Amino acid sequence: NEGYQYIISSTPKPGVALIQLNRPKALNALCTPLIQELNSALRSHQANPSISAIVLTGSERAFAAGADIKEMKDLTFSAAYRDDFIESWSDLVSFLKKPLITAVNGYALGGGCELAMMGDIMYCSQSAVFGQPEIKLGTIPGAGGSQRLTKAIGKSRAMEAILTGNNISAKQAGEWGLVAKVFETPQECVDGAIATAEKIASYSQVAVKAAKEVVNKSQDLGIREGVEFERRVFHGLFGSQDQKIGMGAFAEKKKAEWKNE
Ligand code: CO8
Repeated sequence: NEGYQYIISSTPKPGVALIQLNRPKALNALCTPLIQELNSALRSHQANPSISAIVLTGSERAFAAGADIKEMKDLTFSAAYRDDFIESWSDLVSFLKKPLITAVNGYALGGGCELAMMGDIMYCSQSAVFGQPEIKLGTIPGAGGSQRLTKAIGKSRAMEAILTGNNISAKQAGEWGLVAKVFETPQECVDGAIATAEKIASYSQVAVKAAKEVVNKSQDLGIREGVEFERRVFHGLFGSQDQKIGMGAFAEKKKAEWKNE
């Protein structure tokens, strides 16, 4: 397990990495060393050409019950500001160019919900409980929750969740589009995420990277610039070998053998 204490990293299928948060006694509360290990595992998967997609999950009881409250309780403003507390969290998504699927079972609260929402695709099982309970602790979401939850489920629902600290059930998460799919059991959820990652890994990794990049641009750009950006990247892919391989295989009724070139 590459010397990790708080996570388990494995390769369940060719091209697919699975990271499991593993701090069961604290319901996977996200202490600093856990985040450091997660960061380093993600960085090593990003750098590894044999990995094409990553699944991140927790346990059946908890994806993650939030940032480590015991670690944060005595933190001062000066220390938080000076050391840019949780800055390394936002890094988790900005450097990751490979698709990340988060598979949520049990509690995904506070920083746990924020981490789940960093996934490019979110899945959950019926057991999942989402929420931003920071208001109950005298604070607010600090790792993107107010922004990502609002984009995902709309202002009124996000405002209600963040101002009351009320949980969001798996059923609501499915109906509101916070997650792409709600599975019956935790095992089905993790297996479903691995199957999706395997499918993604079976395509041209040049096209996969471009697809993630253009979808993500929609979060930052207006529709007109977004569509223009998409078209430029689309044009660019005519310069790839895999576009010739993919379209050629279709015309010849063959299976494409990608070169990732
Ligand atoms: N931090 C530290 N320890 C925790 C956390 C946490 N967030 N959540 C649970 N634990 C620990 C408990 O203290 C307990 O430890 P011990 O056995 O030593 O007392 C153990 O996990 C089991 O928890 P419970 O006994 O409470 O289990 P229950 O089944 O009774 O309850 C709950 C489960 C409902 C999930 C409950 O544990 C709970 O409410 N947890 C806190 C949830 C929460 O408020 N999360 C938000 C934290 S704030 C946050 O995330 C801010 C994000 C800011 C940006 C990110 C910064 C890094």
